[in-house]
Amino acid sequence: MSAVSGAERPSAVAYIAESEVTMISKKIVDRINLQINREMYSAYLYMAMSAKMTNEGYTGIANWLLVQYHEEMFHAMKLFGYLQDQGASPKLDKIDAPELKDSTVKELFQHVLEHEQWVTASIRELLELAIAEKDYATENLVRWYVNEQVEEEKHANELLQTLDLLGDGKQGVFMLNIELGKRSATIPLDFTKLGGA
Ligand code: OFO
Repeated sequence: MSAVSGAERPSAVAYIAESEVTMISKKIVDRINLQINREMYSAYLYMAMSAKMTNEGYTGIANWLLVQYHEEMFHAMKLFGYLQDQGASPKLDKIDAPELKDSTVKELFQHVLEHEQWVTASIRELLELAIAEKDYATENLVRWYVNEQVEEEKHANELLQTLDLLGDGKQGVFMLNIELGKRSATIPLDFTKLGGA
């Protein structure tokens, strides 16, 4: 057995850092980290919107937005677990403070739709990178998000349509508030089952 002197032997921490073997490229890891940040921002945005609606007395709409918050956390944690499954360490960056300028419920849901369209563009960009890198595992994962975005945009559009049908005056918003109070989370809220752990 060859002797390794104490001075040559890397410390346990350095050894772990040097031995990080990832199965995906650094470009992909960085881009997934950015997507985690965007999903976390989405969660933060819906949390802020929910607080605003509660403050205005629309607890049903606040409930819908809080379920949406859970969905976004699920999206972030699914990527977080995937990075770990691929041997990479998630890097968590600062989350921007959400800005809410919406003065009516209709404007708030228009904001939801525009935000989801922005997320869709971001997911498409990630998918294009995975395809360019011939990273088929990441491509598979991101296709799940592509489908998810179809649902997210559909829901936002439907809410705006419902508001148009009911009218966006007090009565219409009151009816929508009752309806949205019925929403409950369908995604698993225990993120330890998402890999990485
Ligand atoms: Fe609302 O979308 Fe995440 O991905």
